[in-house]
Amino acid sequence: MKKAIIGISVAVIWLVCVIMFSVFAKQNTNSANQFTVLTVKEDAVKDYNTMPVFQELAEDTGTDVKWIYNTSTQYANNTDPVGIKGIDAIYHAGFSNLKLYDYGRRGRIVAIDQYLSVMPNFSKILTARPDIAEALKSPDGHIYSLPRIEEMGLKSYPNILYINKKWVEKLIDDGNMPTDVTIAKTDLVDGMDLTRNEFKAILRKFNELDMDGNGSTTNEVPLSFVSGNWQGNESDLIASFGIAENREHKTIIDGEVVFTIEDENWFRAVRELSEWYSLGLIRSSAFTQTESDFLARGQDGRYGAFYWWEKDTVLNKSVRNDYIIVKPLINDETGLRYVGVSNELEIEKGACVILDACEDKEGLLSYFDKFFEPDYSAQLNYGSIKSGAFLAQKVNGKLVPNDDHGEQSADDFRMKNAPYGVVYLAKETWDNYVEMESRAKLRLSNLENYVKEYTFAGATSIPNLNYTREELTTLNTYESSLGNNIASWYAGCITGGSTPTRESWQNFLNTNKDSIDTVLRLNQAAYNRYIEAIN
Ligand SMILES: [Ca+2]
Repeated sequence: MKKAIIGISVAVIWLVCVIMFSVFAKQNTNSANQFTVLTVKEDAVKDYNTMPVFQELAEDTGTDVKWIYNTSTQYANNTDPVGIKGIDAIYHAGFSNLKLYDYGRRGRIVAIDQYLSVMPNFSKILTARPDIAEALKSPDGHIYSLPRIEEMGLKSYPNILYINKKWVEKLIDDGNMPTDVTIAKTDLVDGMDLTRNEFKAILRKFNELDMDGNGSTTNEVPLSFVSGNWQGNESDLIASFGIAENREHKTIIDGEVVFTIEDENWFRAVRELSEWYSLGLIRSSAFTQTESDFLARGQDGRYGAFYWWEKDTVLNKSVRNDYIIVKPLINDETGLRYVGVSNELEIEKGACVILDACEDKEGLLSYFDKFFEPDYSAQLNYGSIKSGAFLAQKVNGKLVPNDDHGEQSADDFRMKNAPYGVVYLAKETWDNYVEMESRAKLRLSNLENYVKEYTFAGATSIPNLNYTREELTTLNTYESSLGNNIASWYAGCITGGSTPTRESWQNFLNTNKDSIDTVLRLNQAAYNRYIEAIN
């Protein structure tokens, strides 16, 4: 009897094992983890579903993700993307702090910090980098999104001034160089020095003369930039007056959050730019054009000078060597140079959110956790190894970017082949796992050689700050309207056709005083807490 029971038990155990095994095996082979992720993608970017990096991720994790798309316009028109039926996550969600928190506290998106046990890579980052952990928190201490972290040290200085060397040589050759500009042809090398008044005098010649010799004096654009753009804006031209300008007109000086617009030097800069505009040195297009308009217009070498963070994307190969770097302009009155520091963040918060509707949150988050590994991050950011973004063989353990894409430009290749989004490319990644693109290295060395040392004394970027729910709501009310008021007053002054008066500037500041003071007070309080938290 006893033997029989044992015999039956063994049989039952065996049977259970067989069933369990087959269930387990079935889960694995049929890849039970199937997810649908909405991503914001333009048509020119290749289908994520066939990108080698995503195929590799699927094999590696046994997770089957189906990508569906919104263009940025479609996405922007959707007031409640989290409410879209049938999706598990939104990639390139781009939610603001307030939106993340509002969706998070209502439980509509997932508090990712509660799933760290299935996210070894993300956990490691949060432990090693308290500043990142702090940056990602919402007012209730939860992390509601996966970040994009790309630390190259480039974003803080997004403007380098280039000048058309060939045109300057022509002014010298033809005896047209203004008498108060004392430069020789031997000065025309990367890192050349110019005072702001010398630069202005040269631009006036670029405007008056047929510099490219096509028989017309109207096709030359003396100075171009993309006003208010994240890169290649006019901030450092304004900074040359002795102000730590950036596109938000807001920075930190020695630990204090300040608006540049309240500084006398800012007003003097605006008044001067209004004169440059009326002289035709800056055209209205500088205030209306998009990045791609700017890039398209400059290709044939019609810009006398321009601000961008490198010249290769702005210029055709045939005219690229005609341009050289001008160091930040020297202020004629003080003999000094100044550049501001941008607030473009290397830690971006809202790269991806997981919806509460997702049935297997652990499964999807352990899939996304892989994105933080160096090889995946690199491929997500630049394109797959298999599609030729990197050399097939690593060198000294590092992935090496392939700079040669034949007829295709590096930017064009990357735009079509790289999904971007959730990545972790920090200093340790560049040191150990991924070689930087040669153009990124060139930008860094240009900044080191010609720009960084002129940083306005004590100026630093505003980091990712954490706000309370009340602060977020108040900022939401004040910040965007203040931003619009500044932008319209500023552009109106420069392009309005009359010289802005000190009185109009004072009136503008008085009208916005409440907003300015409120925003500064809340920014400062959050900045003080940030400093406390990371120390
Ligand atoms: Ca011409």
